[in-house]
Amino acid sequence: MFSKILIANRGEIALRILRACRELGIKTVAVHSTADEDAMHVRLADEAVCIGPPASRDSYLNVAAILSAATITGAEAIHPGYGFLSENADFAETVEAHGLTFIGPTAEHIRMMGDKITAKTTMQMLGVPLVPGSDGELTNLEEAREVADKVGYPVLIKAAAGGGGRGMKVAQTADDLEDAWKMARAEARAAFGNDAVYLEKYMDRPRHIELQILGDNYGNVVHFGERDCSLQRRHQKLLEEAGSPALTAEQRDAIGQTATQALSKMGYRNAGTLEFLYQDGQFCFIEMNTRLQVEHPVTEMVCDVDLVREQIRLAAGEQLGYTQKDISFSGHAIECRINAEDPDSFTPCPGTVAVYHPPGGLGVRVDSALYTGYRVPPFYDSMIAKLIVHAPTREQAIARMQRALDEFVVEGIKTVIPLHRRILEDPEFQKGEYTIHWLEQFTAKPH
Ligand code: MV4
Repeated sequence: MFSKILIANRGEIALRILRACRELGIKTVAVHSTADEDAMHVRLADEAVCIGPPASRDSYLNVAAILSAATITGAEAIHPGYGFLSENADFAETVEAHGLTFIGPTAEHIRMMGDKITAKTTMQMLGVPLVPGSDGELTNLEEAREVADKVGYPVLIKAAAGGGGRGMKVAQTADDLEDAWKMARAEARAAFGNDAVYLEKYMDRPRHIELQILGDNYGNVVHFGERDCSLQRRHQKLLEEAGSPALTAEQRDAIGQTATQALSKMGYRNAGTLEFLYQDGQFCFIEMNTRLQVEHPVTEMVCDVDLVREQIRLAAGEQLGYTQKDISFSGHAIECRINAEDPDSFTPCPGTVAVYHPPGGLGVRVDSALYTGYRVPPFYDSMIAKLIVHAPTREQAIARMQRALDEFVVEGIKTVIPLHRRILEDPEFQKGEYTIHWLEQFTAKPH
């Protein structure tokens, strides 16, 4: 096992990783920008190294500074968290080249899944169902026309280097195809320096369901069920649940078995998430994330597993030590992301937290690096806390979340807590009847 880990992140996830390290008896090194000198992860770490000015590019994305910090402190491994360098294959490679361990998959697998075309082709080969569309990259408009005619309109042109909704254009009819083609390619070239695109049939009312998996270095792969992440706005998730209100245990077992077999054949290591669009009882793979995700706590609650501890153990070369039949699902979990934003306009609202009083009690978990008097800096993501509840049934989880939101006090800055309250009392949400479009429509309605 490692004796010291550098945490290449900030905020609640840096604290989450720090807590897992403490419980494993591993020393921690925090890195931080000058804007984060008073951050909780800096205060609680065994050692802290300032790696640059506030802008992420100069600090949390500064590979040379992070590697220097690891070297001078004698850290043996680096946990990247999510965002920042977590899905940067070159970073993973550089970390390993310096004789350190990157806590995550191999650079090769990160690179493979970073290219959405390679990701799809690989998954198809391994028997994972896909959205109907082009067989890999499209090199000209005529090819795109042929595929679109075959799968039927509307269709989407997507950038190979995209993901998270960037570089994606819809063509409602054949008349729109040329414009969508040109715009997607131009946008992809400008945003990613790579104009490779592919085509998919547009699914009009899917849910976004993702599957959590873990693999060790010896070909053992297990899954921890699904998260329903359909409630998002402008590709920013707001509320997630485990399990999905739309799935049965049999459907979970079936897609889980397909996914674990595929990833085992790949030799996939550490944590990963397969993203699916789910509509009319069909799973269609769209992308894979090769990192720990923001919403991992809902999975931890229903599976009673510490995913960060597992990531560290697996990166240290330990075996999983259990099989799929040892993993069971208990109750229901919901996560509300608490962002420092106006709950109606979503304008970020950095500033000083005058009062912070997190909720507690049975089945309530708060992942946050906030404290009374903390100044939320304007330079980073606006998510300041995650409120997670666990209860025997979805109905009880909703009641528990409503109770916890009522207890939650954050004064001095605006947060999206009032929006979460409105969502939780909505009859459609309560019935679990929603798609990826539900939240956009909900937030556009007057109230
Ligand atoms: C789609 C789709 C409908 N049909 N692909 C958006 C982000 C990227 N990860 C994939 N996305 C979508 N791909 C097909 N063939 C609709 C979306 C989509 C979406 C997906 C997941 C969660 C929220 C979304 C919001 C808008 C569009």
